[in-house]
Amino acid sequence: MTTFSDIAPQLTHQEIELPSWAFGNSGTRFKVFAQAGVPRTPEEKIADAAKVHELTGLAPKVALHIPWDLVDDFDKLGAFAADHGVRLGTINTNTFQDDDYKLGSLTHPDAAVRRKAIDHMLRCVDIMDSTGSRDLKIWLADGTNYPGQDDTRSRQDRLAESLRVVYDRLSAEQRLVLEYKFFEPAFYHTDVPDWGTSYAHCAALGDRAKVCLDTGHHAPGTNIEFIVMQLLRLGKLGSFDFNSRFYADDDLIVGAADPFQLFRILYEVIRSGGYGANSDVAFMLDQCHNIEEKIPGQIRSVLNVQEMTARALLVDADALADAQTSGDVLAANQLMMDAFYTDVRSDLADWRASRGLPADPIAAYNASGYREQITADRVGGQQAGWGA
Ligand code: AOS
Ligand code: ZN
Ligand code: ZN
Repeated sequence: MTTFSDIAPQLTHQEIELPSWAFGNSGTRFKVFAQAGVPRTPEEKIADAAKVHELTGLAPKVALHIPWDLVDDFDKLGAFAADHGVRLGTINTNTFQDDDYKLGSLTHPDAAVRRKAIDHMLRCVDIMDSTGSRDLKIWLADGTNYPGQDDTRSRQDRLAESLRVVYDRLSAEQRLVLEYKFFEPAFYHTDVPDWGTSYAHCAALGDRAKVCLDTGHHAPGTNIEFIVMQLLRLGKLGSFDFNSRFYADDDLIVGAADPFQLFRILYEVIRSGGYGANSDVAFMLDQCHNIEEKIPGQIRSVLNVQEMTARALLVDADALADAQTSGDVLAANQLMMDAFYTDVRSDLADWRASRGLPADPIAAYNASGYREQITADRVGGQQAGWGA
């Protein structure tokens, strides 16, 4: 039987990248609820993310979204992050908030609009050169609302051509990760709706193009862990956007809606080599805290990922292989359920304390005075990109 002390050394590998936009005000198309103390600048978002890392030891990187986090001097922003004990991570492109992109960006029928979207992405790669970021993450709002609105096959061809220009600009250490989403904001068809389409484009581009899997971007009932397994098997899983959902792309706290699904996903990640010092799969959050507080929301999120990672590491791999080989269906399933039902919370609290971290990071945040400080210091905080 695998115990917590057997798996504890593997927990030190965990790095979860926080999205800068999780710290800004966000909402739905009905209402954005402003909160006191939210960041007004990219620096303040980074400072908040650094607080999450300080209290959990789990979040050493911050993902930026351009132009939401555009600054004049990215070298300086990187130095600011380093001073706060974190690094700048994935650069997210944004081709969904400009009137020109109403009918698409990289897939747009007009070559001038495609060029504008490509130029934005090339500018993002320039930023990566300054920040030392490895990944350019592309999520496209491209699609159509009505059958016949545009020729879906031509749009795929235009997408392939546009992505090629962006990919060819990357340096040898940089990667392009292409995120898929089955609907929204387009409601009839989306140009990168599923892992297969993302995979097809990434396979054509080359080794440094990988798929980004956002856990909220699938039809209800989809077996997401199967997709994880398949992408890892093919060497094409680049990153996760973790969050949870009850209905569609809800962007709720990861592990809140279906902890068992998160466990199953992390089991496949671990089983297929996507976790650990040698893995290049990026674990990111893509969440919005519309009604709950943002910094404790992010703390809870990274702790949820850590908790389900620990439980997934507890699966007794040898016993499971024996049960599978001998066709013992019930024993195999029992081994998964035994690990899933193991409460690791007090072990993790002890593990944190043994590493000089607070046993209870949310209580430590409540006692830190940081909330009071940012509420007093920051007036007129920013709205994050919403409807993420
Ligand atoms: C959109 O649904 C996606 O999840 C993207 O990852 C997006 O760039 C991010 O959520 C910020 O809006
Ligand atoms: Zn996402
Ligand atoms: Zn999303």
